[in-house]
Amino acid sequence: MRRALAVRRGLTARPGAIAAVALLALAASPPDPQGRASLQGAAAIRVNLVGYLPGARKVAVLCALDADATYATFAVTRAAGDTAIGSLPAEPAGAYGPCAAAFRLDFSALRQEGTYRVVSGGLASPPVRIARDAWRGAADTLLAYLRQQRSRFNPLFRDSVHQRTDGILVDHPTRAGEFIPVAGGWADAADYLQYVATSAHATYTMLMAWEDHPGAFADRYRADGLPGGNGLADVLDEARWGLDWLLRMYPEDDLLLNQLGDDRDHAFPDLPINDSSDYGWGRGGPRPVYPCTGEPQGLLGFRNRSTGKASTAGKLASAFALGSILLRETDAALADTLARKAQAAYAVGRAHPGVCQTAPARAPYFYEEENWVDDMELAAAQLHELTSEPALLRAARDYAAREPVSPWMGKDTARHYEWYPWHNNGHYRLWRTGDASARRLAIDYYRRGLEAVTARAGNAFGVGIPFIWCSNNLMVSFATQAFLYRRMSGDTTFAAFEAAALDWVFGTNPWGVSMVVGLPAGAASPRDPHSVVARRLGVQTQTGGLVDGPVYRSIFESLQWVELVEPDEFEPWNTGFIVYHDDYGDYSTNEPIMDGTANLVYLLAALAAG
Ligand SMILES: [Ca+2]
Ligand SMILES: [Ca+2]
Repeated sequence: MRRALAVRRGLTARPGAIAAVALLALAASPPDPQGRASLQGAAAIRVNLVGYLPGARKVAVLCALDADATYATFAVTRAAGDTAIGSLPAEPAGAYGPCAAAFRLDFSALRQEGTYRVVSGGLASPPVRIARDAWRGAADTLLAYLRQQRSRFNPLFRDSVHQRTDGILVDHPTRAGEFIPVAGGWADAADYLQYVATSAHATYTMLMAWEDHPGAFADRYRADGLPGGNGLADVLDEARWGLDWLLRMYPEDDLLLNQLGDDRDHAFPDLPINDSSDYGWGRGGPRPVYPCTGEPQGLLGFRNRSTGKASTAGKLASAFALGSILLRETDAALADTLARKAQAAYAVGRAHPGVCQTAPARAPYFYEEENWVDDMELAAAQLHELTSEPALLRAARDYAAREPVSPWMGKDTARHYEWYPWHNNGHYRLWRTGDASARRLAIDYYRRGLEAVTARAGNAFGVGIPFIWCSNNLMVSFATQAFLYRRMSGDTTFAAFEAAALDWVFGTNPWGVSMVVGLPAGAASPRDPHSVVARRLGVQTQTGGLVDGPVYRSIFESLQWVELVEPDEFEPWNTGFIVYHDDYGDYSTNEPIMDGTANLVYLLAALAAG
């Protein structure tokens, strides 16, 4: 993100960006999605636009801009106009964001499948779907975005991307200047940088989604991302694409590569197939590849605060170890390689504790990851599952005790990617592979984090995360942690908040918009994301991409170079302490993000299972 990277874009190349925006503004705008104009009223009923499982909690939120507005009751009507349930009491829930008065409309009692609307005081919601298969195919929809982010061969363009330019080793004491073949993987967001940290997390979560919910995924694409099945679930095709790149980025046991490209990427708003970035070897020339060095990094003025290698090594070891387990049946040779590389990467993390952050160049922005014990916990637990080595289980427990709760949980703010990944899959893996006492610990650790967030969630929408950049990732990770906790413990204490977070991402938010491009089809979702590909080739190219999401007004107003390029269709709803803009110019709230999208795959796969 993007956001930070987009800021770098602004810092390094604002004149070019303005020219690009002006040029792109000449392109025809996509048609107004249905219902967008009706969002301009003084009040609206917000619902989950994808739908609800029959047994799910179902709470719509009526958001009124007038503090004196009163809505005593509501009902749910069928398509024919007759009443399915109601009238029921509308629960006053105070003010939140732009909603000077908000009401919770709980229709959980309605369990019959069908399509409805929630109505109150002359207001009607968008169509509401209750269905056992409401989430069928949703996780696969996200994979479409991952495929079009691919580097080396890109199935959207049916062409090579950065195939011959990746990359030249930099910031290495003895081998700088050496070409190392590392083409592959995924572009991080609307820019084309690539990171092991985000790519390894994305790969791991997709593997975990298939491991736990294989029935959620279809086989409609080949390994190269082009249409046509290949006998392998498409989520495994995508995870293998990730693993292939991660192996390239770890070519030797003592050469741990971390990053491909840097913020000089942001100089020209090109399509990926003709990226003309100039890293000192000519426009469109080779891209630099950075190793983890264990020291602060940055070649052109700005430096990060790296202290070790374990944050990256742990993520690599985790993805390799789980990949080895899951792919053994279909590719034993690859599974052997992954097992060996997992052990080697874990050893690097043991030898070099600390974080390996991304490297800035001409702008002061980077992924400021400060925790690494979460990554080593997951690595140790996953390797224990692979090898049954008792010392690994002890190590996983020790790492877990050092950070029981992901530190953003319960806080108002955090630095960019300071606590990453946003939820710690290590506790879940410790629960899966550990003994009874380890299982109790893992459950307790998750519960403490969920309590910290829900203590802040006493509002109409039931959300308690901080609205820093990439708030949608925090929302998704909160819901995922709540799901994992519920599965591990059987305790449903946080189930309502889990549902509220999911609902927020898919439309039960002040703007009434799904935060995933094109999901569901035909409903309000980002149509003008911060993406050069979308501006030039149409928003449908970004289908399945999760955007950053709303941020605190204070963050948005402190940004430089943000300039909306169209009138704000959400202006009436951008009057509170958080804002969201469906606008190409807002890189802080509306940029699709690769790892955030992959992070959502697990949750949607779980929902597809019903
Ligand atoms: Ca496939
Ligand atoms: Ca970490």
